[in-house]
Amino acid sequence: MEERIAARPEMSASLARAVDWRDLREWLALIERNGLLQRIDQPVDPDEELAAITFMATRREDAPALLFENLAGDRSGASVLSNMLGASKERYALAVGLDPDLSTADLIRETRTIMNRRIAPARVAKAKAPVNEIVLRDNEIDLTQFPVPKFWPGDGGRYIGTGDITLTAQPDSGRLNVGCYRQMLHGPRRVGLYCSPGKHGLLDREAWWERGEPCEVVAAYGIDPVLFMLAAQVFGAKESELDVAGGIMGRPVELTEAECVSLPIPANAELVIEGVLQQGDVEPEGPLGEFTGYYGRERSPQPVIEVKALHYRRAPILTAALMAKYPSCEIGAYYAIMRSARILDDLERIGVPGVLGAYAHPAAASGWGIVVVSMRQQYAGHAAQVLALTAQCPAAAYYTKWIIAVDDDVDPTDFNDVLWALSTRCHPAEDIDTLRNTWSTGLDPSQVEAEARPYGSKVLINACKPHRYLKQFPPSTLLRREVYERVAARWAELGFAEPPPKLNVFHKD
Ligand SMILES: Cc1cc2nc3c(=O)[nH]c(=O)nc-3n(C[C@H](O)[C@H](O)[C@H](O)COP(=O)(O)O)c2cc1C
Ligand SMILES: [Mn+2]
Repeated sequence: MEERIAARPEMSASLARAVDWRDLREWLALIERNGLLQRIDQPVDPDEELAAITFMATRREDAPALLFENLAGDRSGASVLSNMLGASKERYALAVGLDPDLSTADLIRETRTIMNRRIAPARVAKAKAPVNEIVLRDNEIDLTQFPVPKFWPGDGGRYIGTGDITLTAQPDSGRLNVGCYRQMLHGPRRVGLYCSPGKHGLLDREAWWERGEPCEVVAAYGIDPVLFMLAAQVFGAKESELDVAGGIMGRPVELTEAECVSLPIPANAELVIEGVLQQGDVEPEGPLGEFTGYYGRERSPQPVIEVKALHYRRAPILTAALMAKYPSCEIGAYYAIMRSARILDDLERIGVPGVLGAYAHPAAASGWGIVVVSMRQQYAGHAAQVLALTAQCPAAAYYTKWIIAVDDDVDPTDFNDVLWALSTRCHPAEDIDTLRNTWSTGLDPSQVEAEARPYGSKVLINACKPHRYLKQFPPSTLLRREVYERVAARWAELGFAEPPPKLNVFHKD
């Protein structure tokens, strides 16, 4: 076992090349070849039925992405893609150019490499941009012609933006931000935009309004999986998610000039709107069933995008992200992998020794609730240090309630292993500490009073063997390496169809 966080791997040949898809359509063809896409050509109502089918299909972790091709009330020829990534680590891998057969721990390691590369976007000519197949302006635009889903019975309306990306610019630096913020359809050219406090889209908007100017917005409702995933990751206020997306893909994101606003638009998107947010122009927005499995905030007045231009490809594919409890939530495997990669980056930057792996389990409210960190204990107090640093490192601090440290023989991505450690190495009266008044969100319903909700709490659980008694701690029952290897070599001959399990820890005499 390594003594330090497994170092970021050098860029291997397979990682150095660009992803082998160019847009959402090519990526869908790729996942279809891999048996990970299901087309639904039966008539489906976007009003609750599309979400019901998605929820029911995704009660299984291995549910395919769902492409709804025949939607009631559609006047545009559009289809809707749901469960684009969801609980599938295979679809995540195929989106970022990694091997879909890699284990979760390997995907986290490889993700650290590709998520630390930066490639700036490239400009393509308007005439060459597929999103410009159809371009409409002002009162030619009618967004109600598209099959816009209403997800949950208690939702406040139809949401055109869930699987979206939203671009804004910082007025002083010009930095382009990409966020994923929910967008409710109010009318043919009116789209509500909800950004929660502190989000870059909201800070950009406030900065424009402070100057007395409207805030320009570009939003795409049919977008490739990498831009969608990056839109939901938190990067520094000065960093552009577009550069990170380019780095992950190994090629620049292609942008083209807009019609009415000074922001660029993603050239290969399926459908893009351009518009402005005027200070004081608000309409009642929400609620929406959230990733927590509950309805989020109450209905409240929120700014509205006044749509000035619409661009789309013929028969556009709209991306819709169902928010629900795992494994039905769109924020699933990809989010757990990316968040875990960033937690390991943070811990490496801090310089704490002995950390080997981390995993933000997707079933814990989309990777927000629980972080397991594995480590090799090297000194008294080491586990307590790793727990405290993990709990409050930037990538893990938001929301996370349960931080669990396990030894190097426990795989943090395997919850059975983690439960074993919790049940055999943790002595609750000794090994649990609580942090109070920590960073959280009003979307966590565990505190009933809404005003108290933003303040969270965290439990640090030491599920490592007690450091004081490491020498006396009973040995685990492990196979002898020679016997394992002998049996593994005969595995098929013994009649087993699947490959033998990989074991990393063996008996020591
Ligand atoms: C499907 C989905 C829906 C989201 N909805 C919202 C939302 O309505 N409002 C919000 O502030 N953040 C929402 N988020 C989270 C943000 O995308 C995330 O915090 C991201 O970091 C925002 O970008 P920023 O850091 O550049 O502000 C959503 C994320 C996903 C994946
Ligand atoms: Mn940002």
